[in-house]
Amino acid sequence: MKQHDAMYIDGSWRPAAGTDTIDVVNPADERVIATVPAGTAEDVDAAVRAARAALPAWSRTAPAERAARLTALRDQLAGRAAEIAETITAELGAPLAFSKAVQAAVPVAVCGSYAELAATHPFEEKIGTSTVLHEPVGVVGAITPWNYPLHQIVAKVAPALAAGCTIVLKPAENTPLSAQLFAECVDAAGLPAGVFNLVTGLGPVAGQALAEHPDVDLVSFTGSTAVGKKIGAIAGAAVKRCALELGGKSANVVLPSADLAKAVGVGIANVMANSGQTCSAWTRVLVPADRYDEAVELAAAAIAKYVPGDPLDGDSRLGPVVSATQRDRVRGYIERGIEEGARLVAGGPEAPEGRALGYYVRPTLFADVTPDMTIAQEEIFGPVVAVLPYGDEDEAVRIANGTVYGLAGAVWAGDEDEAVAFARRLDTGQVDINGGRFNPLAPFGGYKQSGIGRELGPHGLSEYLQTKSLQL
Ligand code: TXE
Repeated sequence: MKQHDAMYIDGSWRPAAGTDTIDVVNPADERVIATVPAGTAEDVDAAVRAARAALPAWSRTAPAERAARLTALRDQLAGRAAEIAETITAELGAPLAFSKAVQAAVPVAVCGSYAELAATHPFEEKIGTSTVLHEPVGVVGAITPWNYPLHQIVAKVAPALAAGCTIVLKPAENTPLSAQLFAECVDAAGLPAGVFNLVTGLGPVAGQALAEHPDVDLVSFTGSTAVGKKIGAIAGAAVKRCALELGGKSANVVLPSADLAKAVGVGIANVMANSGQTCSAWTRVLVPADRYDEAVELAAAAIAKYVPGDPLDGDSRLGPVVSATQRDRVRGYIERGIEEGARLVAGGPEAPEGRALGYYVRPTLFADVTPDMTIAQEEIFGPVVAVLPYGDEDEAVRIANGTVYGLAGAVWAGDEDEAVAFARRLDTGQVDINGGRFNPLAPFGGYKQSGIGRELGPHGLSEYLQTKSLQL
């Protein structure tokens, strides 16, 4: 696999300060496909200094110029989509068709949306007699996860660029190759040196150094709630801005009037995509108690269609999970579900047949799940679905809202207004009504411990702006 033995700092690829490296492993066959530098606090410091030096000029560029650079970046991402998809499949294990249709394509749409917003956003407004300026926050430290590696990067870097901020990115250690491709795209898009910088490295080393760096004005983090709490504490102690996009345990609520087969089938597909490694995945299916057995049968039939397979095989819809750690974590949750008395309808903790090599997990379905069970409370981040019954709508609301998370969810009903009325009662940042439609401009982010702040569209742009009032 193509790789750089270097960091992208101040507009060029330069060697890391230290000699430590990170092996990138293909989760489908456990082979090392690349080795990248493991950055240290010294590399982070060099990158932050470059970002600081580039800030005055970049923050004063005309919005139209920022829009032009974002359009060029969008075109680079679109032009290299096939290579990006292959790279993401190799480092993450997502089926190639999914990498093309989602992993590589969504960032193009998001980057394009910020090219437009950079040109049209009201960076200046009148409120009564005052002029209110929306100015860039400054130097952004972006720390991203591996599950949608390029999307997570673009969802931070594109609005930061549109706002006039400069950036240091520390991508996930499992998926640095797509981040290096992104840096190549930035370079080719003609962004001035130092505006975007890339430091590959481990979370507790490079990630923590970035979050703690006194010259970083805003930390934007996506990842686990456990690490998000640490980042929030660091930012709080330094009174610096932070945006956190964390875990979820979203409910797929099927109301009695809904098309049960469709709601369950689409729900299973939603979790199986990306092997369940999606923070917004609808991992808890809530169905009316009097149709419980029928719902479990439908879910079992839907999940049977997902056979773990080689991500490069065109027919494969379910690849491995990203790493041995993640595989063991997911299998641990499946064992916990069995121990706590849930009924295993499909799957289980063993390796799938014929898949001893690679980090594969059986697509797993649990029935007779009660809301207090670990598998109904904690984020599993694997191809595991729990079906829970509810008596009436109030109980459905209580179960849906009964976790520490509140990131996403779905509501299905015969009538859209009925579904919307129910969605208003959910403590969560996004609800798909009768299946929903992806909108790259709609804000995405969490209630409760799913995070602070929003990504995408104008709300995502606002995260990277601070407000000045001119009292006239
Ligand atoms: O996440 P981490 P992991 C959830 C999901 C998954 C679990 C663990 O439930 O099973 O998290 O995944 C960097 N200071 N999500 O271990 O550790 C790290 O290098 C600064 C949900 O991969 O949170 C990487 O770049 N940075 C999720 C990023 O944080 C640190 C996506 C995420 O890694 C750090 C991924 C530290 N001390 C996992 N420690 C979502 N919300 O989409 C780690 N990092």
